[in-house]
Amino acid sequence: MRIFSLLSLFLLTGCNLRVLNPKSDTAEKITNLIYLSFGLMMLVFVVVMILFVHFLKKYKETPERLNEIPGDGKESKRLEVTWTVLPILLLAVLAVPTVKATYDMTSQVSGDGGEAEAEDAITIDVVGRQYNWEFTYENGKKSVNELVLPVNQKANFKLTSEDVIHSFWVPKLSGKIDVLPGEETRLSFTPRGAGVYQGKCAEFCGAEHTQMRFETKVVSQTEFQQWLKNGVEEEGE
Ligand SMILES: [Cu+2]
Repeated sequence: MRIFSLLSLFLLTGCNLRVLNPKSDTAEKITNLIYLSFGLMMLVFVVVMILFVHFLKKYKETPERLNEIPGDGKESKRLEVTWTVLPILLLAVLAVPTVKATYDMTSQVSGDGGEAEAEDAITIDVVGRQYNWEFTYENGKKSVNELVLPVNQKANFKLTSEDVIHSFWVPKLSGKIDVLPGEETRLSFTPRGAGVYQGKCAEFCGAEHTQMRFETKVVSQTEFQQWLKNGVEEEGE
């Protein structure tokens, strides 16, 4: 059952399945992780099915074998080592890129070597509350439920909540990140294509949780600069 739903997931990528249509570096990594875990799962599935059919045939009850008792395999060291080591290897293959991608997703510019990127990246403060999202840019520009980002430029988000736990999620651009009251969480990604991407709160947070949506507009650098200046001229330098 699970196999078939996953299989249909892949066959339907031409439809609007958003997670498998990445539009940022981070989303691409996540998509690759989905393919990797699906591939590993299929590998296990195929091997198990082959063994299943093999053993069905091998131990089929026949009149000659009626009183035969097959060995329980307890003495086979080779078998025991195989079914201990193999899952460990499979999990390691899955775990290493997953942990790396998770750290990449939340890591922002800091420490050595990050200087060049620090100048390049934009930082946006995000406040989640029942039931909207407020975005504050470095020049003081604020917007509600509308996130505007320049294409091909790294965006660093610093997120916090004013009330309960929310979760910030733009499926085509990034994974989810918890938005917690009294604490700051971080998220980074670089949008790779202009367009409008739906974002939403991915943590049930109250009666109007489903209305806690926002739009992410990824625009050209020029458009972004224009939008950024709009409405803050009086305070700006
Ligand atoms: Cu919420």
